[in-house]
Amino acid sequence: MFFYFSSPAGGWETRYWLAMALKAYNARAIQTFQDRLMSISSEQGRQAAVERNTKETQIKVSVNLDGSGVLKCQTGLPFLDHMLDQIARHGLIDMDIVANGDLEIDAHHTVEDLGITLGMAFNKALDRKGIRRYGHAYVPLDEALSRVVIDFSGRPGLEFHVPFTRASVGGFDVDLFHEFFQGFVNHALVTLHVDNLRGHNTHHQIETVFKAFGRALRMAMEIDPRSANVVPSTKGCL
Ligand SMILES: [Mn+2]
Repeated sequence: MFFYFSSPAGGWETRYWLAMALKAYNARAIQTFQDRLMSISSEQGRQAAVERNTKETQIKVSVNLDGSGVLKCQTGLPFLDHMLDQIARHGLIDMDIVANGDLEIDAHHTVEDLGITLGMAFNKALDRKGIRRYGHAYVPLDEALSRVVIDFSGRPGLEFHVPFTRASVGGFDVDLFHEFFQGFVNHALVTLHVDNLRGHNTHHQIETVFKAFGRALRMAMEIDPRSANVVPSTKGCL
């Protein structure tokens, strides 16, 4: 501004170019600030660890929401591990999971409690300020197609519509997938709509659900550079 007042030219052109220069400078400064914010969140990553012990299960989960998709997992349930791998891979989330459950009874407690503990870890790792909040994905696998839509709303809600064509897959009772997602939703405090739109191979049906879930999570938890530090709600909280 000093330049403007002392400038011999001093006319509207000078004022105009100074205003343009100031605008460009501010835009660059804001961009630099946002880049820094993004690099902080991706360097350290949003992380949390949760341990949950009951008489039925002992579960430890640690997550890095800004990971590269690496899963370390011991649940004693190979088909579930295969599904958790889809969340990690397609969500680009690192997860370290150790679950010891009463599998001698059946897999019910282990699967439900794993959903609960994973939900707790996500809720703990995620600051909802500046995130996109909503995420969705359609994922096909041959004849199967699923859609998952998620809202980090702060309120638990599950709509689960998967018309399984068989009662079990890979020795795993398919009813338990609903328990897994219910546990997750209740403790991550999210609204989740899961729809398998097409498919007759049970493995394909559920695999498309987990892949779409991973993709939808990734979209919803991503930092929106245009609203960094803002809670994406007119209420001001989530
Ligand atoms: Mn598979």
